[in-house]
Amino acid sequence: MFRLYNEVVKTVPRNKVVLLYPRNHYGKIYHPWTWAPLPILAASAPLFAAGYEVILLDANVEPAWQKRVVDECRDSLMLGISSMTGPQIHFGLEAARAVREAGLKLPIVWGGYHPSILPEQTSRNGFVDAVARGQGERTLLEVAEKISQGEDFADIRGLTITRDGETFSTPARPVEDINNFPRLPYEKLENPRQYLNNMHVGTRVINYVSSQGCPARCQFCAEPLVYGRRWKAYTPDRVISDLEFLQSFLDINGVMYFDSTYFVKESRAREISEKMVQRGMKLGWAANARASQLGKFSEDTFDVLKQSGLWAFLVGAESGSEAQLASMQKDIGPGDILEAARVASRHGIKITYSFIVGFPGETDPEIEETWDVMEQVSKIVGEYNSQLHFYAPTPGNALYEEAARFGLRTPESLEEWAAFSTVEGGLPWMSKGFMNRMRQREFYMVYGYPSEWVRRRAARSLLRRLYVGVASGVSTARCRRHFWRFPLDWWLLRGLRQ
Ligand code: B12
Ligand code: SF4
Repeated sequence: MFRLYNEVVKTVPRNKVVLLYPRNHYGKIYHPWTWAPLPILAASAPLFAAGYEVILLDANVEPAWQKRVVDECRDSLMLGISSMTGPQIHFGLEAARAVREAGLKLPIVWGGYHPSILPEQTSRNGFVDAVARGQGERTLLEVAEKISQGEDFADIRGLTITRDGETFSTPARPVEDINNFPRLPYEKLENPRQYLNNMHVGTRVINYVSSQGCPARCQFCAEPLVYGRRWKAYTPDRVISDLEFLQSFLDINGVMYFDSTYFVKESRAREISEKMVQRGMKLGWAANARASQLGKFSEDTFDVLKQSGLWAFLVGAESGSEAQLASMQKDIGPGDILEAARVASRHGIKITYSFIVGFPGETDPEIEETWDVMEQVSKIVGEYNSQLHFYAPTPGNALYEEAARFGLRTPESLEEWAAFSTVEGGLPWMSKGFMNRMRQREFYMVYGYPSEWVRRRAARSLLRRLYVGVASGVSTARCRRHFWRFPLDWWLLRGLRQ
């Protein structure tokens, strides 16, 4: 098969690479915001620096992506496809199939979380010539260099390849210091301004990532699997220089950090904020934190974070049950969740928790504990601004194995993963009745502890004010008495809202 690529490369001198970020949803609208495709943007940075022409194709914003990917591949040396578990596999395969059906033989290399978690299975798909495991910058550059020189790339570190029915992996590539890589080339995105979002942290908000990996070991998460609990972060100077570039290039006034966890080192977080304040940078921002970290920060750190525009800590609390938190090895307890809410509120910084219900084997009393913590948090911060999710399994971790024990069928090929639903619900142990009951409880929390957002929406018209007034009255009474039975009011109010 490799001879084929050699011929392709030798006949036409090429230095063009196509990188595709497949659609991440099936519907018309998945997400209210449009985020820059950082996985391919990061992987492309060394290629641009080495003089390659790189086409960054974001199928989430390019309606004609199927045609574009084929057209761009005609004179390219390789196609790179990025994928999480979920719809991106489906659309990535659709793109690869279209490229092959057009008779194009360029190598197709897959990267990102899903291929990194299941590299062997992924590489066995006929539309995958190689999987780049984990961090992609160096691997992708080396692959492109080999192909452009008409050489085989099969000995490059960090790859998994299936050829002639045999699957093999080259040695793992150590996770490199990300400060070695060039700045993410936002200016090379097609119409970069389309990635500015108007949201709570600012009116022109861009997504940016300042670190890779996470030192924690949560058993439902992809990070420990892909980055082996290593955490590599930009230096404060690098972050400041990148933010200054984004300010001058896109006139941003807000940043959403896409780091899995931003606040690992208090000294780094603090120094970045100090530098922002010294330079008079006017930016709103929000980033992921672990509940256990926040309780340990000094008062001064909170002050400087706030001064530098920190709008909210985004925290994965996951559960209010000590037993569930222990079994998923979250390494936090309900006490950490409440303490983080207290310190953040004391310093006037919002804190948004994400909670999950419907873990395999989770008991009703454990779910009740989660509601209890959600309610205590709402009392501390003065509103319900948590997010409730239903457990949605992703592969390769202990919780997934547990889900399989509880009847979840495991896909056995990339094609089967393409049809696997990462959308919440639909699991063997998660009935519609259960999901309805949970949504009903959340409704009562939303109106029992109305957030700024709910109050602002209510102010828009008399009708809304009336609705929120009635919903809040009923919900507050229910929350106070912990009375959830006979939810006729919920059916009625929810029907009205819809
Ligand atoms: C933002 C985000 C989203 C956004 C993406 C929108 C957008 N335009 O970016 C949305 C909301 C769509 C999303 C959805 C989901 N997400 Co998400 N998401 C993230 C998040 C927070 C940031 C992604 C990012 O920008 N990373 C920064 C880039 C630079 O890093 P990177 O992806 O690691 O890229 C590097 C390598 O992977 C590699 N690489 C990547 N692509 C390629 C391609 C090639 C060719 C090569 C060679 C290399 C390569 O090189 C890059 C540079 O080193 C990550 C966590 C994280 N910090 O990465 C989770 C994460 C990717 N998401 C995850 C999950 C679980 C989901 C959902 C399943 C959640 C759910 N239940 O709905 C869904 C997926 C379903 C769907 N609909 O697609 C998991 C991945 C699990 C998995 N098995 O794939 C992550 C890791 C969170 C976690 N800690 O578990 N997500
Ligand atoms: S703290 Fe967050 S990112 Fe880190 S392993 Fe746990 S869930 Fe994943």
